[in-house]
Amino acid sequence: MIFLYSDDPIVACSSGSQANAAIAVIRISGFESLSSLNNFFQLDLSGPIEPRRVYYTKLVLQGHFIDDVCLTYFAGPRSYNGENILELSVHGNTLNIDRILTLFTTHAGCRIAQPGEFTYRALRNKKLTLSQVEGLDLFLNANSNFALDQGLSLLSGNLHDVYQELYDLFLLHKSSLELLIDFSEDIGEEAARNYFLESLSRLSHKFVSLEKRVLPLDHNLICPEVVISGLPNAGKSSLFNFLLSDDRAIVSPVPGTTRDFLGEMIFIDGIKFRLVDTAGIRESDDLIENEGVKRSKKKLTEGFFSILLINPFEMLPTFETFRSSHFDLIFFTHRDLPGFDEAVASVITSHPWLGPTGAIDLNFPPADFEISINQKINEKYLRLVQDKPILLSRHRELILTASLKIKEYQILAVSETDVGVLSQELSFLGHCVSELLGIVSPDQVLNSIFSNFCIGK
Ligand SMILES: Nc1nc2c(ncn2[C@@H]2O[C@H](COP(=O)(O)OP(=O)(O)OP(=O)(O)O)[C@@H](O)[C@H]2O)c(=O)[nH]1
Ligand SMILES: [Mg+2]
Repeated sequence: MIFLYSDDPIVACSSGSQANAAIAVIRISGFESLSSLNNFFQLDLSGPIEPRRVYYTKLVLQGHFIDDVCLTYFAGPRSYNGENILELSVHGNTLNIDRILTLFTTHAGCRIAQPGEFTYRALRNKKLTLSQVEGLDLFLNANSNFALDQGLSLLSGNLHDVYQELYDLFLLHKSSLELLIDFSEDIGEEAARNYFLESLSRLSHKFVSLEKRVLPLDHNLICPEVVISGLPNAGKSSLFNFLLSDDRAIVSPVPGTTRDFLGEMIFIDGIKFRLVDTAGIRESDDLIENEGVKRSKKKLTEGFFSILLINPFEMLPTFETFRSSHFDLIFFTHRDLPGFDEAVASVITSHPWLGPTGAIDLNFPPADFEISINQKINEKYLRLVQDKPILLSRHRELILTASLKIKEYQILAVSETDVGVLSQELSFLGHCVSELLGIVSPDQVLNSIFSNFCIGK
């Protein structure tokens, strides 16, 4: 478990320390009292320092001036993570940031925070729930306004409230089962059974409405990928470069030029997509090319939007690989070459599963080609998010597992007379709901959530 750390004071640059900037924010969390940091500031920190007020002062070390800083104190427990926190706005030269961090680790008993450790302490001190932490993660890594909004909604506790309602309904149903087991003689078998069935119906309705927000397709809409696939020499890298408006990938007439997939971010109407060029799929004796082909096949299943390119003059038996995949767009390339129409007709005849296709000369694509592709990508994304799907895969998996379980349980509830069996089934369901709410959070869940966080958050 990565978070079994001591409670040492931690320090980190919270504003990103990879590039020079005007200002950087350094945070120190978990120190006993402000006076323990008094030696490092011209301002007397043992005097009354008002929390949440900004003070301008000088950072000093053994009498040497280090930097002009603005200092804000957040007294625990009324702070982001419940601990005493000091926030310093310093000059954002990366060397300066390093020097200040070293000052606090060498002279003030702090250590550099692990990624997400400030937030982990907020979770531990019950300042944030698990779904709020996940919301924060989503918010910080969002690639679209929709993902930003969902992150914010999780962070402000909205989705947590929905899960809480689900949990309350679960508890209500659990108590109705206990009533059925222990008190049906007191209140009457029929009344107890009716109460049991009615509470189950309310619980399953809630699940149905949540299940609708879980996409049936396993697309990653947090970092949506647009994947370009095809055989070698289909023109994948040519299209990739064209859509990026950059000669990012090597284009050559040698089949097998792209050996591994390449990904670059593109913006379409304010949404960030990852455009992926893949290696052409073919049989090869080359170990490295085979690995590239394996990765291309995996990318085929991961893309939220898939484009298949076909050079009708260079078909291979491995083309059948694409048969089982869904493509949003299919283009025949090399439209400019003589014999194109006949070659296309022959491919379509031997592969009738292809469906609608287009044709393009990638050496001289028409001016509106990029706009029309971007429009299709954007339309699909907006269509998928219009019903406000739940983006986080952990939540989606739990909701799907629990929904399946409740359907099985409903069948048992009307046929099974052994209430012990019902009770056992219900406890599994309870576990899923508790995990959704973050009441139970196994170590691996915490690890996977916090491994996404950046240092300083
Ligand atoms: N005439 C013509 N040439 C094209 C067209 N599209 C691509 N090419 C050429 O075909 C060759 C292969 O193009 P690439 O974009 O490298 O093909 P690829 O699919 O990335 O190939 P691999 O990386 O080997 O899998 C290059 O010489 C391109 O200039 C087209 O529409 N017409
Ligand atoms: Mg290529």
